[in-house]
Amino acid sequence: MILNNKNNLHPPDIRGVIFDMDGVLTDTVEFHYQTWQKLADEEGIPFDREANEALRGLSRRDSLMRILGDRQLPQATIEEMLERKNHYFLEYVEKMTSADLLPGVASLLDELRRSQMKVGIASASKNVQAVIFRLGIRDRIDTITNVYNVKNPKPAPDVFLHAAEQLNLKSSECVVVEDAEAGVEAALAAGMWVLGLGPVERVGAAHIVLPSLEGVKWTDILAKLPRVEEEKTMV
Ligand code: B16
Ligand code: MG
Repeated sequence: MILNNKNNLHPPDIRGVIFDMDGVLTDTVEFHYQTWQKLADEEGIPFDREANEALRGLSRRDSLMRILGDRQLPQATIEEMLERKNHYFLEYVEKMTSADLLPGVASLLDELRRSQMKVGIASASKNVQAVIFRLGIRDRIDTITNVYNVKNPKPAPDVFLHAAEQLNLKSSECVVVEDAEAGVEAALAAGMWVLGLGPVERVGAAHIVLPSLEGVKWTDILAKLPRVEEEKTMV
């Protein structure tokens, strides 16, 4: 007999949180903007803050392709531009400290540790290890992965599935915190719970939307998650 407890709704069984990095833990969005702008100016390509917003969460290469649009360039020139942009970006990273953590992040990581939640980072950035080291939070993170550990970048689910595997968790046990449309899409495709940070126009597909992590407690996030139907049990 199958018991279908339709009316028995309960909070999901969450055992871990996977953070996106840029725009969630720290505001490297601004550094990416400044360095893409510098490259675009040097190359005489039109670029501005608005154009930069569309790059949120995309890989470095995909970002350059968007900036170049229809312009056809030799592969070697593209590689040189990617390297030059990253060189400018690393100059910012070298100066980062724990003061660059976004408001609310440090206390949330502490609360997650106390709650025995596993904590991962899944970023599109090749510089994720260096940035996390500069932010001084490596000891509070169980696993760090970037899109170069997997086949497909966000909005494909690969990077979140890889992080969950590293944490030894099922998708349904993970909450992802993301600030990018492509990242929210990726986390939903991975079958995870998603907390989107930012305007509804950008992250509205997430299960919960908040402006930022400032003043946010883990218990608040848990309380806002939709209740789920109890699994059907065979007896
Ligand atoms: P890098 P996230 C992403 O980080 C940024 O949002 C995106 O703007 C950037 O192009 C990408 O990392 C690649 O960064 O040049 O350091 O490899 O939001 O996925 O943590
Ligand atoms: Mg991001």
